Amino acid sequence: MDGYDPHPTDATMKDGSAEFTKNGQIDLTVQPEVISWMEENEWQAAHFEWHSIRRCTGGMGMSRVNICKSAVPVPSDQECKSTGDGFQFLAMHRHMIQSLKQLWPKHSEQFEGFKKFPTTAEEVPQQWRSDFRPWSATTLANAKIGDEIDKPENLSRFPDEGALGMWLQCFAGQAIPGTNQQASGLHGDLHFKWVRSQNTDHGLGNQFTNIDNYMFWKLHGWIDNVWEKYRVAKGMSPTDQKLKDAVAAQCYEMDAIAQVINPDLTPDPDPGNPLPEESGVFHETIRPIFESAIHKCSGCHAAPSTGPQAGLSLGGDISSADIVAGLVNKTARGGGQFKLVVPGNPDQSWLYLKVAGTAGNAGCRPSAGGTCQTGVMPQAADGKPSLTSAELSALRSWIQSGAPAPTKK
Ligand SMILES: [Cu+2]
Repeated sequence: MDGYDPHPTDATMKDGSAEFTKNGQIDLTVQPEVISWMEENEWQAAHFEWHSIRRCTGGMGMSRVNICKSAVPVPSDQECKSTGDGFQFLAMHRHMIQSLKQLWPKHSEQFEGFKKFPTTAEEVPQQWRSDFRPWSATTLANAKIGDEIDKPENLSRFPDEGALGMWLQCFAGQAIPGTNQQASGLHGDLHFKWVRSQNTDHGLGNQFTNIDNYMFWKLHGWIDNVWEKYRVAKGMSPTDQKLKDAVAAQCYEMDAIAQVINPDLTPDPDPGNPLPEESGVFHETIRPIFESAIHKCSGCHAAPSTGPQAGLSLGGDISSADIVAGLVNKTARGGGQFKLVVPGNPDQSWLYLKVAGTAGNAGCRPSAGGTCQTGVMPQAADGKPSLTSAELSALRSWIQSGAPAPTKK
């Protein structure tokens, strides 16, 4: 409810966009730390499914998790069918923008929109300038309405925020219920303006990953700015309860969708329970190693905190039995085909490879749409393991001996 604390990488992350080159084409993404965080929290997929679940009744249902039949209720406001959908569209993207600004407050520029609709090459990052093509007269006229939304003649076009949201989001010409307006198509115009046809991995046209793209946040930030300008001009407060509730509702929905995509993200239902007394090699020898490493990396893998990194809890308010259960034969996020711990086989155990600093040579094959994150853990600037060789061999021999679960005292 109170949002996110700053991410540990806020102190060290670079400013601005990152270049991603493939097949001779440059695309721009947000910084890799942001992409990793979004991957760990299934944001790319959840964002995609958030849109999919609004296409359930339209027959456009493209989904990787059968979202229309999942436990998440299909919204009655379907995409571009009602002004309620227009409002949810605005609130959902604001939830993401707001969260990222909370996580990386020193780098909020990355999640800020164009100050005005870019009509000249000088208004887009230098990497895009040579490709700049003029917009159509219709797009320019609509963009002007957006930039000047606070003028009375523009304000009066939209009886409420939902109508404005539909106008911004939906295909040009789509009717906006309750008004004599038709949608502008600006959202699509902006999305398709900077598609790199030979370099779509993090591209604006790739629905599965487009939130990785630097221009995604520039364009959605512009939409958000237009919305905010409308609200101010209408005398609405930036902190009114209806707005807070709407943004929180989108946060919950996206979270629920993320848990359909990846059940490992489901939080401990009973975090307040006292921890059991335990014994065994893991509890007595291995866990303390993790606990001290966690302190060095400001709680990255501690439960419950703000959500452990990579959905992986190695310490904190969690029993040793639950830690081991979350490791043995469990998929390693960012680890391709690897499992976190394979009993009897430390060299096939992603957890061991990561802390030993040898994940890069292990032959990781990224899963569809994913990456192999082979850097040493805990993260170290010099790439060298921060666990001592005695600690590493203790972990190794625990896995070798079958990764036995702790016993209750
Ligand atoms: Cu979106």
